[in-house]
Amino acid sequence: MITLYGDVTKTRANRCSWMLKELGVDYDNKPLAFHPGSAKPDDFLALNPNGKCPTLTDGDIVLYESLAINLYLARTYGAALGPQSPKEDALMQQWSFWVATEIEKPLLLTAAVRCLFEPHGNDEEDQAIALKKLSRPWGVLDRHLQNRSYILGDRFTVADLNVAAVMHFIPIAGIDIGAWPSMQAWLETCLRRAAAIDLRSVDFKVPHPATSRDIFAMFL
Ligand SMILES: N[C@@H](CCC(=O)N[C@@H](CS)C(=O)NCC(=O)O)C(=O)O
Repeated sequence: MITLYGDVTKTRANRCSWMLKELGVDYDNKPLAFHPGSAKPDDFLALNPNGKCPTLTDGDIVLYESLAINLYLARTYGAALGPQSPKEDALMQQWSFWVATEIEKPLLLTAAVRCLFEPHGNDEEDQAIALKKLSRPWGVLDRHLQNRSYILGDRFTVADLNVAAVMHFIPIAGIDIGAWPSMQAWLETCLRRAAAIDLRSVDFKVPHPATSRDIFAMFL
């Protein structure tokens, strides 16, 4: 039996619940959610010494890192969502590392300022920096999708799921990506999938940090 630790409305466990729902695999969910840096129960730390969600167990396998969990699930249970060849496997990893390293932090920063903190901040300068950082990788993805429906070609795979899951804050935060129309159409298609239900809204509100420097300290 698979157990997914992490509240799917408040944490990155929503990335893995999307994958598990796509696969139709049965799982148990423990809806944990921790404030950054708060004390964690010892039994949870024994599974994930980082003290973060998501964490997933499958028999004696214990995994953390949302995108790595999804790559494991794709390889193990994935059928069409998973790799059909070593080349596909490599590309699925490439795009998962790409979104984690090129997109996640500046996008989270923008989403934080626009919709995650209460009251919402409106620091134009921070947003301009973050959006400038995002424009190069978004251009890369947009050009990649100009002549294919999905990242690996003509079928939806874990590469699309991992990239779109990280980018789900774009519609929630009302970020205009009209300059990248192929990427925009692809993201809408991915997030409209029935199994992506946990990624269409966010229930994560934290008090607004004192300064924009505190926001950078938290996310960058
Ligand atoms: N890179 C990790 C990040 C995990 C993460 O930061 N999870 C947050 C919730 S979305 C957490 O559990 N934070 C608790 C803490 O920082 O103490 C992943 O993708 O799984």
